[in-house]
Amino acid sequence: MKKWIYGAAAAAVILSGCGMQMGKEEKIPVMSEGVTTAVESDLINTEGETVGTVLLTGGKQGTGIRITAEGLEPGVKAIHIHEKGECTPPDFKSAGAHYNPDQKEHGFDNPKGFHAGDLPNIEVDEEGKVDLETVSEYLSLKEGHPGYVLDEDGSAVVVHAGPDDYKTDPAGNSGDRIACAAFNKK
Ligand SMILES: [Cu+2]
Ligand SMILES: [Zn+2]
Repeated sequence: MKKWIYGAAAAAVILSGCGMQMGKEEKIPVMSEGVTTAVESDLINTEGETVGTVLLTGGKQGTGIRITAEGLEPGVKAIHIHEKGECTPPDFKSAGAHYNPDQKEHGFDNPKGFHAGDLPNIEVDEEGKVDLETVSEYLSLKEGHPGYVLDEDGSAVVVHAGPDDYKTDPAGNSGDRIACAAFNKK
């Protein structure tokens, strides 16, 4: 697994010593340091088929976002946390806009940016696979903390058809929504 980084926005160091014990049998593959909580959700495509998983982990450095999927179109693609935990295919408009609790504009390169839900682009390989993790210090799995993603209406991780240009408000000119994973409080 490679780390997935964009400048200072994801100044994460993914350390070795992977694995988080989640009870007797279950072992969740986690690369981030000091992980204390983890939530996983299926990633679905525009046909509503499961194409992978997204794992969110809460740790010392912030929230880890790991995407593991196959059967996607190869290339560089935008990925964001959107404001609602609702993934209704085929357009996933149900997920709403980018998660933006601080009323910023979109993009790491936007002087008025960026949204808490903005993330560095991912690259899907020639075989249509991706397995990447980044860490964001602007998101949290802890209730009451800034950037809490499991709020009242939940949140969704959305993958787009094209790359995020990191500056065009409100969504980085990243094209259609091609995959979505919903996260809601249990
Ligand atoms: Cu998005
Ligand atoms: Zn954004």
